[in-house]
Amino acid sequence: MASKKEIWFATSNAHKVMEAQAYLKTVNIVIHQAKIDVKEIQSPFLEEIATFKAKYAFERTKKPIIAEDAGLFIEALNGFPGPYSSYVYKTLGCEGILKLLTGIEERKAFFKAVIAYTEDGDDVKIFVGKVDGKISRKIRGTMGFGFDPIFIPHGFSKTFAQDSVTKDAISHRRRAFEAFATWFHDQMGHV
Ligand code: ITT
Repeated sequence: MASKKEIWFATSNAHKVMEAQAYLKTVNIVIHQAKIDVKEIQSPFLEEIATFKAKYAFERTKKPIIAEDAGLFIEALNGFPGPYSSYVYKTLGCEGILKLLTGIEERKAFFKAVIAYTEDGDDVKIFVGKVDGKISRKIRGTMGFGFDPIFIPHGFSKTFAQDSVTKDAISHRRRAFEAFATWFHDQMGHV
């Protein structure tokens, strides 16, 4: 059996860590939360924000480290809240988003997660995951976090907050971590 590899996840969000752990343990990678209050820059690009977070976290931990930036992009709102999702969740919340979409039939949206990984604080590898879906009419479900109660993935009828099994299997985060794990094992010479 391949030996386990340890990495750190710089995030304040314990849900993100649990979701990453649920998948990574199946591919023999051990991930620990680095509870750093990661400084965030403002940028329209999740890639730029995640890269900044990873470098910042590496300076403080000197460990092989992942940072992630994620967001909900709503088509009828030209991609809002996107990179501002964290702030918009804290200010408007799920209810505020539903209000913004009152009377709007076109409810397409996607979640995107960008992982940035560095082992030396200089070279940063980026991995992206995306899941398409739509915004529900009502807040539904209590699992997960953030905008999960209003996001219904394409091909399903329940929100991510009603169906954590589906979220774990197809989420933007799962897909980004799958891409990371494939690359990680390749470069470690593991199978
Ligand atoms: P860290 O920056 O410390 O990792 P955070 O929760 O602030 O934690 P982000 O800056 O990446 O994370 O903010 C993304 C926001 O987008 C987050 O606060 C949620 O509101 C939303 N979001 C991202 N991924 C989500 C998911 O899987 N389910 C529901 N909402 C999500």
